Amino acid sequence: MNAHVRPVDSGQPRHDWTLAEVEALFELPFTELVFRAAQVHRVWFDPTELQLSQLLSVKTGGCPENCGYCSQSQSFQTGVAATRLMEAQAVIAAAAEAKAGGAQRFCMGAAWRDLKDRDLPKVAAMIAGVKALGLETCATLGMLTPDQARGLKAAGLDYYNHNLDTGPEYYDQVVTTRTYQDRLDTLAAVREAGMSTCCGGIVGMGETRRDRAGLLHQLATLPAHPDSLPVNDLMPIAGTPLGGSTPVDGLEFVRMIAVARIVCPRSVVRLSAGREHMSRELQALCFLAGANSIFVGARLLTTANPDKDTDEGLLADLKMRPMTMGVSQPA
Ligand code: SAM
Ligand code: DTB
Ligand code: SF4
Repeated sequence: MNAHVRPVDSGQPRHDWTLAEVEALFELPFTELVFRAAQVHRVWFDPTELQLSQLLSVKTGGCPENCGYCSQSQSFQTGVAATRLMEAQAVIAAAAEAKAGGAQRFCMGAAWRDLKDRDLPKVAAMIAGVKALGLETCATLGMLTPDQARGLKAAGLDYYNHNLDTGPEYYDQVVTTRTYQDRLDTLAAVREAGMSTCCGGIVGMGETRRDRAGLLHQLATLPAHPDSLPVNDLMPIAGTPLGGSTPVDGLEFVRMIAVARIVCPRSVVRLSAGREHMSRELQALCFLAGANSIFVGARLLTTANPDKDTDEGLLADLKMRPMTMGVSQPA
């Protein structure tokens, strides 16, 4: 056994993971890795339960950032039209539909570099209205100042999504208009405001396994592990620099989920974007390896997701059900 791999994972959260240890987990025999992840999963969660989130793009396109995977950057010709910020009532109506469809958390996404104070009242009205429906609230609006984070918390925001996207060494190949440190600073503002963090990344952007380990190493050594940890499989967008990337092999994707589960044992790990092009069997392997959240609803932000009937059929066949336990506590 590789010297960097401990023979047993206790399932207790650790914040002192080394990059070598994370890389060594990726190198385990597949069945051994998935078994260990499944064991850790059972320490903190009922493995038959899935947390269900639904997305809505409340402001689409025209973004000044140059994230090389994104359909919404104004730097690339992707055919996605820019829209204005939606009215709060329309957002709340969409959230009510999402709740009726079974969603537990409603996540509002805006194609912004950062939140502008002038937009805060309208965003706060959306958050308050969605929360009043009895849904958990999440938003992803770009970078935040500590004051803005406190304002969102006061409006009733439970979660803020802000991804590190990839490992620090590959990051410059993906985006150059904001730094890794900028992202860490926004995450710190979110934590300090008392909100739960949703933070993960994307695989399939041409990164190496070391870069994937680098992302998970960053997440596992944050002052608090993310409460939600989304692992997105790149949705390739024609016209973006990364639109032609070679897809990551399904087994490597499962390894990413399994290592995420082991290094952040209390995080709700989301099998996030990319299910539209995954088989039922691959998704089931991800759940076995510790994924316990999905996006529901036929649309993510600008791309497709499996529809309600497809997911209901999958959950029924797997005998899995919506998560009943409360929000996980930061580790
Ligand atoms: N503009 C805000 C920001 O970037 O902070 C919020 C929205 S942004 C679309 C949220 C996250 O979605 C990105 O950080 C990225 O991880 C993920 N994402 C965006 N486009 C994607 C794609 N084509 N495939 C997979 N994940 C994607
Ligand atoms: C996250 O990690 N994935 C979501 C959410 N956070 C905002 C976004 C996925 C977007 C997929 C591409 C699209 O639909 O445009
Ligand atoms: Fe803008 Fe977010 Fe897309 Fe980057 S990921 S281009 S910040 S919308």
